[in-house]
Amino acid sequence: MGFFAIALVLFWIKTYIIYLIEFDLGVSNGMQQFLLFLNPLSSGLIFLGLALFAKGKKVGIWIIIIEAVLSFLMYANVVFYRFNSDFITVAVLMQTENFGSLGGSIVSLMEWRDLLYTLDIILLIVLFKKLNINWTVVRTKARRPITVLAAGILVFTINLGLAEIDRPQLLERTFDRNYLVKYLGIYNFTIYDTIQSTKSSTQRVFADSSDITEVENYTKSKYAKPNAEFFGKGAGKNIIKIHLESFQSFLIDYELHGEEVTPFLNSLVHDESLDYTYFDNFFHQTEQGKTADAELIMDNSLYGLPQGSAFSTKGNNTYQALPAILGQQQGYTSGIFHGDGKSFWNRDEVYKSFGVDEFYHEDYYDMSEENVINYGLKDKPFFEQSMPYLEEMDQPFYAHMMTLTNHHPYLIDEEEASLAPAETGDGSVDRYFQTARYLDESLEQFFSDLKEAGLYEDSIIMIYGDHYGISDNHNRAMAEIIGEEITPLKNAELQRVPFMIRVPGVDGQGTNHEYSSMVDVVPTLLHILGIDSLDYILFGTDMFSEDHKDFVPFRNGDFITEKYSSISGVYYDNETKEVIEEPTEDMKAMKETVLHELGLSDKVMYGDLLRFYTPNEDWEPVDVNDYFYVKEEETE
Ligand code: GP9
Ligand code: MN
Repeated sequence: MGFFAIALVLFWIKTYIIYLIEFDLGVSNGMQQFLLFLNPLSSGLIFLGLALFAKGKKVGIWIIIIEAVLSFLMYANVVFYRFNSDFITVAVLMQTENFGSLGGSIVSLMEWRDLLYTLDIILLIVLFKKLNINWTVVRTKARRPITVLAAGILVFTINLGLAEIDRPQLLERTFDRNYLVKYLGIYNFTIYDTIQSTKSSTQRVFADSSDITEVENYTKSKYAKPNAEFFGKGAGKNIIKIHLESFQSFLIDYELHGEEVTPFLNSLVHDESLDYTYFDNFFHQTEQGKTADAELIMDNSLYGLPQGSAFSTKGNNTYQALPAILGQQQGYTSGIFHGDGKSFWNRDEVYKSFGVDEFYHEDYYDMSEENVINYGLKDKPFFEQSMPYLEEMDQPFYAHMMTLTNHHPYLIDEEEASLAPAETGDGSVDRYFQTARYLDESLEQFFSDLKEAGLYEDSIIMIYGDHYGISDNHNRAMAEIIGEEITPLKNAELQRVPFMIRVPGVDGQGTNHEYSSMVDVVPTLLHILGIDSLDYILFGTDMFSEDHKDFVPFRNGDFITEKYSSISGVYYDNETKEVIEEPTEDMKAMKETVLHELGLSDKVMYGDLLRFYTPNEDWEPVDVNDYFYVKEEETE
């Protein structure tokens, strides 16, 4: 037990020291600091504790072996991190021929001082050999190792509980590898990742090439023909797609304290000379993957998953995403701009599968304290600092600008808030208007920079809100804000997010009332560029088409149509807001269609079915090894 205790302490100290020296985990409060310190303990108790089941001297040998294996795993991550600033996942080990993007340069990433990381093992071997430890000859009673393992599990449970307080749904939603390591430790992360990827590959194994036929038949029968007024009008134009974080449509034209909250966005909606088309019945379809779901849906016209984030668990599926299609069909360069860590939502992996050429993340921006709030870079410095990168991109480009400041809990420095908070007494709701105003101002500034750089007039501009900002936990305050009770129907109606688009040379339509949603974006854009969407597996339809299908499925199986809605099994009349006691056969059939559609999308995602699909003879499957998102200077 003495030898075990020494090994445990050495393991604990070493792990913690490596966390501090080698990784940049973004510890931002006392709790996270504490958990980072605590998390090696449970792994140590559990793994080293296993050795106690052995007999006599063998306990010592097993302790040394286990310590060495854990150290090797840790060190592999250290080396991998030095190059990729990310942790090793099973997916990375499987999907690339060359150990991530490491190539033959592993040795160059190792340093002499790393030898210090073997000190604990050397010390244990010396102790084992030289000290005259009184090893018992009989096996220790099982009670002892079991107590140690139980202690390990207890510590782990406390650790996880505290982590969940700081970051709810940590395991369920799989946000970020950085988070998992920070909260639960590198060893628990590895176990978690192994379980996740085993689950994922089992689902994949049971699928075969015939499964895609049913999906293809469905999406092709849903296809809507392009509208001649738009078809091909934007071919070869730069595309600037702007993500408004947590932005709901009710903010458009909303007045607080007698002032418009988002005067700039409102002007795009109302000033006809600006030629925008604003879809006021556009809905988000995200679930637990939030932003990541929005990105997935809007670049693939597939649905996210019912639980967790597809970005994280299906990140290495085969995709035929917009960036790859545009690159292959019309020579576009794609870039995603986002002032947060690159591994959040597994972006640095999944973007490769989408064929995204450039990913401008945290490392590309000046993230000094005055520029950062809440999750990451403030929107104003974000747009400002993105401009030089945008100007450098090869044209035509497909640039996706992802804002962040208007994110729960809507923090803003007092001197940057140009609007007083609302007065419901619910802090998040009250501040939401201030951060939305800040976002609006940042957008105005971005537009004038685009104009100055000569990038505005001839670009397709697309603006969308990614998901709700105010969840139904805030119904009391929201009722006060909109002056209406938040019924289940009202809550569904509040899932509207803005979608606006301007295509150079095409007159804007003002406000278009078509019921539409995120899955519709890919086919709409493809047609604008003159690419027939029929070739691809897409669940949405062109929003400008005469044949556009105007039902909006939500991820949970609820749906909204122009006339009626189906929420938690209850049908409502959209106009009277009354419950429809006897739904018609058509309504029930619509529900079947919605569930069928979601189910087919799930089949594609779980079975990784696009690997069996070839859109057309020109199509080249995306090779993830072609992409690499580490800022160059750092690797030189
Ligand atoms: C994080 C940001 C926020 O990088 O995209 O994600 P969300 O919490 O909205 O999914
Ligand atoms: Mn979001």
